[in-house]
Amino acid sequence: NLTWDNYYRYDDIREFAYALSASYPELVTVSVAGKSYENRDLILIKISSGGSGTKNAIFVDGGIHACEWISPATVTYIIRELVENYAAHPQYIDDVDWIFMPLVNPDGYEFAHTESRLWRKNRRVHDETNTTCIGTDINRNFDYHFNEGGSSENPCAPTYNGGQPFTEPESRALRDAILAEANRTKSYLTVHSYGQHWLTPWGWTTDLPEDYDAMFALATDAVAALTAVYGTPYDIGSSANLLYANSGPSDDWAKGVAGIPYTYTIELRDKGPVYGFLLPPDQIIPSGIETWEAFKVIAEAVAQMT
Ligand code: 0X9
Ligand code: ZN
Repeated sequence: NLTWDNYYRYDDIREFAYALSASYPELVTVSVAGKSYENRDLILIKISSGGSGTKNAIFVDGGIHACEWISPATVTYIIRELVENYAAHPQYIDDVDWIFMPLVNPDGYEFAHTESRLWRKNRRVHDETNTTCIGTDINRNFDYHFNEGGSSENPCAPTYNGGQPFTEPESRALRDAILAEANRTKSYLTVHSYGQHWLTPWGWTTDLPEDYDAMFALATDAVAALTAVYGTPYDIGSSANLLYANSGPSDDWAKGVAGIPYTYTIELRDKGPVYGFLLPPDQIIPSGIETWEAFKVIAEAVAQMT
């Protein structure tokens, strides 16, 4: 059983999902969205109190990047809070449906645990190229303005884009899971680290989405709730303006192709350079607590959307 005082392995996270659905079968449904390159199940957790798939939905993923351990830790913390404390705040499940893919890149995540702590990509062997380098950046492999800057065509680079869109089983499984519920999904939250940024698309252009003002307003409310807990500051802006140009990430695709309006990349603790990806495990629970406050704001807004 997870207690969020340490970072978990893939098997722990999978068992957490099945145990939660066994304890709360009326709320939690676990399915397999696909297989990773190394044949691990890509776990999908749906949380719903019924309504036969007509409520507005929120799609959340974590662990696209292998070294960002606080991401699946925080996402699983929020899943636990939603379900185990349902009676204390039933509106967060009764008014919206949730779909979680807490660990999109289990192969990379396990490799970061066992071999190379700062590994970022998945672990696919590039049979199509003449290289011994391994892995594609799942967050450069989506088919929207693919390979238009800030991604690499070199299989040895940490931001290798795969050469073509959707070459990776993990990005295909995430794509298909998002598309399956896209017509009622109002918010897509893809959880990364680090930097304490609440990011909107786009990465491929510094131009802003046409509904940027509405996206910024909701982000402002979410961040205010987050910061109110411990004072953790987050900044808000579009990826290309706040971070750097990059292309092929899941959020740009989710907004530009899947049409999900309130799409954000959340870069969790810390701001670096002290810890960065090596965030001490005693920050998992504080990260979970403050991020949950932001998610509540998103859920309240999504519940009202038409
Ligand atoms: O570069 C990335 O993939 C993300 N940052 S990270 O440090 N976690 O690797 C940022 C992606 C932001 N989204 C877009 N640029 N659309
Ligand atoms: Zn990341």
